[in-house]
Amino acid sequence: MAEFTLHCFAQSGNAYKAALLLELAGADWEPVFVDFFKGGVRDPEFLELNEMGEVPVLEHRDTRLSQSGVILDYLGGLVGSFAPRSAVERREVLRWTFWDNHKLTSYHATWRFLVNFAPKGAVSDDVIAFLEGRARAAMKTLERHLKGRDWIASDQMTTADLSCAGYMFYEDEFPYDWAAEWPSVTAWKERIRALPGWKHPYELMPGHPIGQ
Ligand SMILES: N[C@@H](CCC(=O)N[C@@H](CS)C(=O)NCC(=O)O)C(=O)O
Repeated sequence: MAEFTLHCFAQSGNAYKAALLLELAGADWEPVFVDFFKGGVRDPEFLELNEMGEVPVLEHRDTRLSQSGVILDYLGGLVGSFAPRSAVERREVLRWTFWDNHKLTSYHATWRFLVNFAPKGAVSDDVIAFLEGRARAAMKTLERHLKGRDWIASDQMTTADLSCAGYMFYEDEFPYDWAAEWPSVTAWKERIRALPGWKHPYELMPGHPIGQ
């Protein structure tokens, strides 16, 4: 059995944040597939694992954690070199991680789900347009912040970068012209993509394509 177990599925950008950290750090980890599209997060067995009914869940020895931000904080202190190096840096990492969870990831994940995976007509076009507006507003913030800097919370890569990058590599599933609309975000993504061990979420976690 591997040292770290990550309950995840390929389409989960929240799980990708943790999976990518583990992979970049060269950690001994294994994914456990959660069949999200068949209601796997609502199975009583899964709710025993995480009462919040959400992926990702990390298991490491006697520790079991959910919430990608908490998992990144835990792993950052254990493996790899993505942990903040001072109290000031830690607050900056937390600031961007909370912002990511609330603004960047939540609107992108919901918008992407409705456009790519939910049955057509599941919600009105107005809802989708609202989510697109919120996602684009978050991208404007990230683009402004990354202009003229390499990493989000420090002069080196931290878990804040991993958090904000969670959904950014599912490029074809968003109607962005990435390089034209978000040049600084695109350059930052290329820095992450160039790291030794980087993998696309569909390569790193099980369950792509859906149903196979
Ligand atoms: N804030 C949570 C969000 C986790 C989340 O929404 N996970 C999705 C998959 S990407 C999920 O399992 N959703 C189940 C549901 O909302 O019913 C985190 O960062 O881990």
